[in-house]
Amino acid sequence: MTADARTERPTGSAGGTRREFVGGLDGAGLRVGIVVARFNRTVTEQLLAGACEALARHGVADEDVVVVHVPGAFEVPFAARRLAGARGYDVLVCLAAVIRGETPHFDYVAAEVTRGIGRVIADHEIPIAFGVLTTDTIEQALDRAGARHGNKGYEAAVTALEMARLAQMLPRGTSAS
Ligand code: INI
Repeated sequence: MTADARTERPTGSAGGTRREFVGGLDGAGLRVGIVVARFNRTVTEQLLAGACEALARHGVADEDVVVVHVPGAFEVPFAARRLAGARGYDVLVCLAAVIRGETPHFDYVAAEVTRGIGRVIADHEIPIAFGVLTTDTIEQALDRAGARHGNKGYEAAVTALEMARLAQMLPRGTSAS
């Protein structure tokens, strides 16, 4: 488990230092909201399992995790916005699998979930980890949900922890001066 790090790094110029911040991965005490889409559930159930495993391994208590299920990726930003507005969470994790079909629907859904989550981050200044797969085939998605290419749900949850800790280190109004 990586600890928060604030360092002053010598730059080489006379007496110069620069400050660096890295969020640690200690999940103890962090409150995490997960939004997961049911569409392509064989994939998203694995993403959710991976995310929950990552949180538990890093010390997040089960009581500090809330999971919200929505029908599809398109509905993810709405639920994320509600959780962000509730102000009870340090960080959110969004999980979905958008898989290209025969129609342009994929492009609309993929674009909207991405844009919508980005807007929640900007509007609420809450970190949100983006565990939304966009793939051409179900096999590619399954490969990224615990098969050949790791589990993007697990990775998203670890990202969430780092960003939650970083957010605590960089409160609003932090300046570089
Ligand atoms: N939702 C997904 O989560 N993944 C998909 O691949 C997908 N495709 O391709 O259609 C999808 N569509 C449903 C969409 O998210 C909404 O639930 C639906 O349009 C109702 O609003």
